[in-house]
Amino acid sequence: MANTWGYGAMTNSLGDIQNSKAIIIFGANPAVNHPVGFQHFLKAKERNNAKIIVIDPRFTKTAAKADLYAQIRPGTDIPFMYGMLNIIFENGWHDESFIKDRVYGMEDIMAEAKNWPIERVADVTGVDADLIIQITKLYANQNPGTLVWAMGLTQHSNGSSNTRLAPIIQLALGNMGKEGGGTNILRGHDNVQGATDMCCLSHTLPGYYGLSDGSWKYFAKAWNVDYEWLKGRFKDPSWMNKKGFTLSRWWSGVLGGKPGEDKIHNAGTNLKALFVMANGITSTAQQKKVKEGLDNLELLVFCDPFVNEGAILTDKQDDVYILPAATQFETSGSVTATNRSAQWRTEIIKPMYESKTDQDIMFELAKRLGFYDQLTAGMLVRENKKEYKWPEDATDEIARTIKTIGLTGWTAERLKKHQENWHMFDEISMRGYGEMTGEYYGLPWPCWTEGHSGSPILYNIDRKVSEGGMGFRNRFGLEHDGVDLLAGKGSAPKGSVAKDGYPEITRDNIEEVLKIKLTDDEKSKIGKNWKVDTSNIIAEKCMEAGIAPYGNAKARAIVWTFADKIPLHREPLHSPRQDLVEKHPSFADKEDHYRVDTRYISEQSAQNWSKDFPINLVTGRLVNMNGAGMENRASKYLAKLSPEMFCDINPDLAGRHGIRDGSMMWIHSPQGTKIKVKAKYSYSVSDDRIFLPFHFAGVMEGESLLHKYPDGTAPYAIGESANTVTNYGYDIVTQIPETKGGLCQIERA
Ligand SMILES: Nc1nc2c(c(=O)[nH]1)N[C@H]1C(S)=C(S)[C@@H](COP(=O)(O)OP(=O)(O)OC[C@H]3O[C@@H](n4cnc5c(=O)[nH]c(N)nc54)[C@H](O)[C@@H]3O)O[C@H]1N2
Ligand SMILES: Nc1nc2c(c(=O)[nH]1)N[C@H]1C(S)=C(S)[C@@H](COP(=O)(O)OP(=O)(O)OC[C@H]3O[C@@H](n4cnc5c(=O)[nH]c(N)nc54)[C@H](O)[C@@H]3O)O[C@H]1N2
Ligand SMILES: [Mo]
Repeated sequence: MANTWGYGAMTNSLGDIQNSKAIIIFGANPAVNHPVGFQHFLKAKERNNAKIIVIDPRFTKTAAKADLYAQIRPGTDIPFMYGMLNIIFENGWHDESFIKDRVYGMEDIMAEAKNWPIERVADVTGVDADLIIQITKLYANQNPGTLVWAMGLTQHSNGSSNTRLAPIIQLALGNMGKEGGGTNILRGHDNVQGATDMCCLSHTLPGYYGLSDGSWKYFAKAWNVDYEWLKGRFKDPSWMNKKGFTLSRWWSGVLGGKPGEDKIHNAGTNLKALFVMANGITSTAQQKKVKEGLDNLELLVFCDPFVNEGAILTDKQDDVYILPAATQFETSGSVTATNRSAQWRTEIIKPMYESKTDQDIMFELAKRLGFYDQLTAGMLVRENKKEYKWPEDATDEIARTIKTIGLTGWTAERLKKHQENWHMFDEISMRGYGEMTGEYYGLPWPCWTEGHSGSPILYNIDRKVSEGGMGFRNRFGLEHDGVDLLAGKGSAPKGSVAKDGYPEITRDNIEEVLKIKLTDDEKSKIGKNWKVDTSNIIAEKCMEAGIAPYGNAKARAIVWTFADKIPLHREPLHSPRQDLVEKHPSFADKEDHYRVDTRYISEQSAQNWSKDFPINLVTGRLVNMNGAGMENRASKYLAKLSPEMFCDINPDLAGRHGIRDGSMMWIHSPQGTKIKVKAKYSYSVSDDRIFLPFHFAGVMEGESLLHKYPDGTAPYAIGESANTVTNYGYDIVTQIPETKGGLCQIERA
């Protein structure tokens, strides 16, 4: 099942933020969620006099460090950004030559920006017109500026439009591919970047290779298994190229077909078994549906170092297993950080008691299911081994196979050397010195060859390709609607044999673009194109010629295959502004969205939700807790910092409902669910919204589930899960739940 939460990697790095003169943060709270990384923001402020701008519906701890802060209405970042773009274009603050040479489709963005005059933006977003002008002026004129985002932009039904428009601001200002610029997306869990790169997703193969016959055949070879055997694992071959369910909707796979449930498309069957490895389950939106899904399974397995609270939530009595998984300290291997750098981890202690590492659990499972040999065959390819060595041979399998994001240079040997030499790298530029000269810390991908330096800043044409330079990827053809998609004159990376744009490199065009002649031997070994060239001759030759194997094209502001070709504002499915719902309705309902029909317009227009549920519901994080929270609530010390589930509420709003500070209140959702939590007066939220942390579980709609924890496993703190009341609503592309843009009603308990 897919991890649908994360969205995008950093183009630059945390250290590089120290080079910024302006930092604009949309929907991220790094002072709380990335407190170590946030030091770079503060250093930028101290050493570089950088200005920090925060756009967030709540006055957060990050906002407290900001020079300018805008308290935006949830789900209205697109109007805010178009408002900024309109001011930028009107004042000529955009970078005309950057746009001309390196961007496709900016005219359409300019046209849409005109629809967002400042008064209108102020009305829709709830932010004063003067403040928007001040923010834009400051950000556009303090170069370089970096744009930071996290979950405040993604967890919306139009989150993918948010995450498209944010980089467009950077393209308009010419802030891409620059030190101190770029889009710096603060990702979540340790190794969530690696998990996505390695395809804990249901719609791609590892390395973002698409679901196509060609890719499957490429991987069959890489994994050292028979393609026909792979095909035989599916009900019929057509299922090989279809997306699976996502983490956010697996329960629909169980419940599909029942009255009132969204229809599923799953080869005529429902899901019967669930195997959970490292997900808290109570972190998923719509907990009552999740519970129903769990209750209706035939088999339920958790692999977790803790008692996963999914096992507490369900009433299922039989065939529920909790396998004790070891922690990261009891295993080793590479993980990938938010800036695309790899880190080697060493086992600190052997797995304790009867616990097993995740890979051993998977291997044991594969043995019982009869495909252990195939699962491990890929690790035996190099040197025709008889036995593999974990994790080195797994790492080398990845390096051998994943060309798309350039993991060729990530050999176990190099990654270990980086770990042993942490102190030999500069914290800002990540450049190595001494023994590590010529490499960047963690070899940030793309790391095209075994001699490559790693690429600390994406799309930077001021460096040679062999030292991390590159243009934008040529991914969508050479032209669209008659317009050239390759980069313009003179915009090739430094030291390149080509001066302008060029296509991605293939067997057919390599000689022409690189101005070389291949030997017959090279010709016989080389793959069809750079993505499938396991000989890596294409990449090696490209480095010599200063050419990026993936081409040098324009970034595109228009995605012609998406529901909205350019990002457009659409009100959340449950919006407090019914007048704007009519002007900016949601998408048409989407059939077979990761195997489940997903409602947009039909849910939004089912009734005037704001009448009965007038208050915005914002959810997010606390510094002492992580994710579903079991790991932290099971710690006496961490649990003490927030011993009870609570709701941040503005005293004016509370007062109108007769709710006192510290008293209990009910929160009701449009789905008819409710939770009972403690009111905590706070001016961090305005009087039209409340904030809930989502780290609690163990109480459901007012009823304690404490008696359900196995003896001695109850955490020090339990509480209602915010996700019992987070609303129905899923991103149109990724299916991320709309956990930051819903509605609720409140009542004194
Ligand atoms: N202590 C701690 N640290 C963590 C985690 C944790 O659980 N605890 N989790 C990790 C993970 S998995 C992740 S993904 C990251 C997430 O890191 P963040 O994205 O920073 O986390 P959140 O607190 O969920 O959300 C950030 C902000 O988005 C704001 N927001 C909500 N709606 C909107 C909106 O419509 N527009 C805008 N502009 N802002 C909005 C919220 O008010 C909140 O302050 O943190 C990681 N770090
Ligand atoms: N309302 C609301 N809901 C949200 C969010 C929000 O902002 N608002 N944020 C969403 C986001 S961005 C995320 S990433 C999710 C996070 O939610 P989860 O992914 O559920 O987060 P964790 O609690 O970190 O879950 C990790 C589980 O793995 C276990 N674990 C730890 N180490 C290991 C290991 O080495 N092996 C194994 N097998 N298990 C291990 C832990 O004990 C825990 O049970 O929540 C999402 N849900
Ligand atoms: Mo996350």
